[in-house]
Amino acid sequence: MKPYPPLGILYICSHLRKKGIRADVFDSTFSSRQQLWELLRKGPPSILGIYANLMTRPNVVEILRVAKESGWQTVVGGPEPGAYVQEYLAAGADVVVIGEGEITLEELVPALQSNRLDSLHQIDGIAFRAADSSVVRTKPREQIKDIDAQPWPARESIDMARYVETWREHHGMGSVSIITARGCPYHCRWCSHEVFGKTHRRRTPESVADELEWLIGQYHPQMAWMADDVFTIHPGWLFRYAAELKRRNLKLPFECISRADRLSPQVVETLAEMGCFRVWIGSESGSQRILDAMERGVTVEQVQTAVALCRSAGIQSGMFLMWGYEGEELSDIEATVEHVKKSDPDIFFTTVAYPIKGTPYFSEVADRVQNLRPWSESSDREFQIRSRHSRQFYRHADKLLRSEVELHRLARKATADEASIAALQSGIADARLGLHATASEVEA
Ligand code: B12
Ligand code: SF4
Repeated sequence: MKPYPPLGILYICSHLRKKGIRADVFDSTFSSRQQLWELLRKGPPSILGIYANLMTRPNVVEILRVAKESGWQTVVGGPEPGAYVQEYLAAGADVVVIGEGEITLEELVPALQSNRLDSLHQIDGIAFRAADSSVVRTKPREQIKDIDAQPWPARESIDMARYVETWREHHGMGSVSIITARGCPYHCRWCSHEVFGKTHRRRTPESVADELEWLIGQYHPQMAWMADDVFTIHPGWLFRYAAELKRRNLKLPFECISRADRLSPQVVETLAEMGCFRVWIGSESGSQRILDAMERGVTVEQVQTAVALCRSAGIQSGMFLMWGYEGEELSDIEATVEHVKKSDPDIFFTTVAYPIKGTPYFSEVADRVQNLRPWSESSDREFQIRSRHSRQFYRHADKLLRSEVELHRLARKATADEASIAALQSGIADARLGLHATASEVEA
């Protein structure tokens, strides 16, 4: 119940409309599969573009099937299809779009409408099956240089008010999302760079402030999510943006994601002044050895300092942590437990590392990766990595972390009751026993 609109699709929609191409959005957030089937079957069939990421794959495959049965021409785009061109073509996509979709679709739609399949060879950033059924991959699509020149996402093409209302109903605050930049130049080995490569292109502070001001006037939200990869990546930009908001007397509480090394005292202070109430930090591991193996480019101490800075500025911190990255052993898990206790973030989430196809992490473990279910029904999240610790092992790691952190918090309270402390201590002992007992179990 924290929905946000699909900004990528909305950016494409506004671009196509600006170019005089008719485009509509079917927003699956608030509609049923049945409604989509009815729409596709009713026709008249035209061109259907579908966004796909690793989690939505089974749904995308199903949509492709119904669309093809009903006579539609089909295009898939988003962060996943470029890594699985053959599979998406086999699943019924006529064209796979790789990278940014705006200009590619502007060229592709007229080509598909006129059924001139030979002209597809001239369109950059796509893959398709040629007449002899070989797979053709055209030159990479050049990225849009001036992202400020692009129209804002076509939020008017969906029921945007319902998104904000859902937030308000379930969390007491309406929320909107906005993007200030495209692409991240860092190279964390497990992160997917399929769409934007390692480029970084920013909008001007004025343009972002214009969009925010418009969003506030239009939807009256109580908060925003800055949906950038690393919102504070460019401190100079952040300071200018903060000044611009101040000049306009705009202050909307917001949350964002950042990196610890991009959270200096001055940046954190500016965030607090701007109304930031929560920063999410990719902490990943408390073991420097593992952070280095990930090429994360951050130290454990930087994360601890960043969390402390946020706390003293009155900003909540949220941490993302990852178990099971290549080389992680019991001592690294213990280091992560100590790290989280020491940092003491307001919230933390853990996940077992999964190698996304197309990333350096995937290449590193490719010869040990196996998918136990058919591609069309599964996702890269389900990959098993031969010789990695078992899922059960990581469940114990999770239990250990959660119990240790809870105990640490409880022990600081003057009123901590002994029964709760004893229960946590016993949970911790069990988790450690479980970790040791399963340490030799590996994924088959
Ligand atoms: C915001 C976000 C979320 C939000 C999404 C909320 C929302 N509705 O916006 C939340 C927090 C829910 C989320 C969740 C997850 N996310 Co996320 N998320 C992002 C993030 C940071 C920004 C997305 C965005 O708005 N981008 C900006 C727009 C402009 O880019 P875009 O969507 O890619 O669209 C462009 C192109 O892809 C293309 N395009 C897009 N759609 C289409 C459709 C057609 C037909 C065509 C032709 C082209 C096309 O053109 C667009 C414009 O140029 C991206 C990273 C990133 N910077 O993109 C990760 C990212 C998309 N997420 C990712 C992942 C892994 C996840 C999770 C699986 C994490 C998890 N373990 O649970 C879940 C999946 C949830 C789900 N069921 O889909 C990965 C996907 C990797 C992959 N290969 O699929 C990304 C790329 C992060 C990364 N670098 O690894 N995410
Ligand atoms: S994980 Fe974050 S910082 Fe690292 S490359 Fe991906 S987006 Fe950039």
